[in-house]
Amino acid sequence: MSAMENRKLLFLDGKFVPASGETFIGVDPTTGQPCAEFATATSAEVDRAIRSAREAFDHGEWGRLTGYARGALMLRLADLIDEHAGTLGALETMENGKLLRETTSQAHFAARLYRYYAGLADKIDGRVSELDSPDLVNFIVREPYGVCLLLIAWNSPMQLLANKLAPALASGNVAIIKPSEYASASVLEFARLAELAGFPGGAINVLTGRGGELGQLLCSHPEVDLISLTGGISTGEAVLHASASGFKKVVLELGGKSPQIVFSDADLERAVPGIIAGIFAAAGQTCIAGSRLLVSAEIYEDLVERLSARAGQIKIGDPREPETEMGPLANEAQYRRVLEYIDSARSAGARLVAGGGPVSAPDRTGGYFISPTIFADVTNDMRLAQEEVFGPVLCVMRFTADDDAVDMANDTRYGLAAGIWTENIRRALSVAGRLQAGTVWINTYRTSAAGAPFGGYKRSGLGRERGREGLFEYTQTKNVMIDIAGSARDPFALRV
Ligand code: TXE
Repeated sequence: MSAMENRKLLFLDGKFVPASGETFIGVDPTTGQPCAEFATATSAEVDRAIRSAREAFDHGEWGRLTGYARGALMLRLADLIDEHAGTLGALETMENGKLLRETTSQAHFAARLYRYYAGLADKIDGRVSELDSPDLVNFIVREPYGVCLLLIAWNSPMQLLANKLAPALASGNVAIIKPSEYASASVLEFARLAELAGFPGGAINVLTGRGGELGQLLCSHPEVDLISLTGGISTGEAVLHASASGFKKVVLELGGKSPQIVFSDADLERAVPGIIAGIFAAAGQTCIAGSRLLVSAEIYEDLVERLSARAGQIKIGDPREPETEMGPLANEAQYRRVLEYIDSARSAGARLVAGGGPVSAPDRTGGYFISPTIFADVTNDMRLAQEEVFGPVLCVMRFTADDDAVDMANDTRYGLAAGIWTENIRRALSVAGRLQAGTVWINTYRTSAAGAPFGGYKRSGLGRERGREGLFEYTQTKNVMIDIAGSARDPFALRV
């Protein structure tokens, strides 16, 4: 994939159309070289896509499909994703520099998510509720919102998209997808698979362009009913502002500064790989990165030594090579930001025990590579302990009492995930109950499952993805009440 790819197409009304507006260039972070050219959707194209989505929902073939039929289409799509997982993975790696084996397995996991929600598409049951009067029959149904705008980040496009699109389609919504300007290629390829699967026109649309302009235009469009974003906190705020005038339903999956707590009774043989994967997988560019490590004073120096030794062995290189363990940062802005955080931690007095700066991969010149970096003796008030770096930088802090560990873990504006390492089940469950986080992992980290709901406490987000909870975000309830009494009522008496 060294030649520059032409991807100047938009997918709307069930087909690819050549774009008429400006274009932008995607860069391969492994080389720093341009790799693909994309279209910027114009406001006329936005209107056209949203009109076609609206029509598909209100009067089109998609709106008339049963849950079973929607599920069948989604199963076909899942098979196609599995079949083309290698291509989807390669396109993602080309733009975000993640390991090919991870992007490919994420495509397979995306297929898994479409299958999970396909299975629920004909099981979105309502319920009958008994009211206080024998004359009243009452039932509750779950209905789709309509046009859903799905704003996708660059770090895991196929998987982030599946978190949103699969429950949206299963419950009967239609979607306008805007991938990140840093990773649009796999999402366009995905649209080709949706076309092959036979989704009716208008059900799935993909518009490429930049967040600040196209994203804002879409968020404030009056015909959008629901917005679901995976991105940064400031983008979450911008989306909420833009959506406010239309009172749109908003689901936000934002960042994190997730703590991992290691107690003195932890099995360090298992904890070390879990901690290393938690922060250095995907070069730390995941919302769930376990970037704050809280370690019991009793094992502190031992663990710091083990982690820095393992971090020093991580194989950095071309993400397409099977033996590589860590690739580059996804883009130049991200690369510069991470280096700035490393400088700030140094000036704040943290002790550098591994990495600490740019590195050239043995098989590469150019590219945005940073060595796996660990700072020990960090305090919770340092920038490094409070702000999301989104890079391969771990900060380590020491605690003595369990209560202090919980207080430090919760002392952050974020609340996406947390990890606990201990062999004591009572301690594990008691601490899990007190952590302010949407996901708590015990003796594991970064383990995903289609049925496990995922999302943030505090400023890490609104709503949940995956599991049944993820499906319910894309439905609203309607209560239907029927009076079966034979006689008329006093119109001025309150009926309860
Ligand atoms: O995300 P953005 P970026 C965090 C991480 C990272 C920072 C920025 O800290 O460094 O966010 O990353 C679209 N109105 N996360 O630049 O900018 C944008 O085009 C409407 C955490 O990728 O938030 C893209 O499609 N849309 C995160 C999507 O929103 C806008 C994963 C996300 O972009 C918009 C990635 C606007 N004003 C980064 N601005 C996670 N939770 O995993 C941008 N967009």
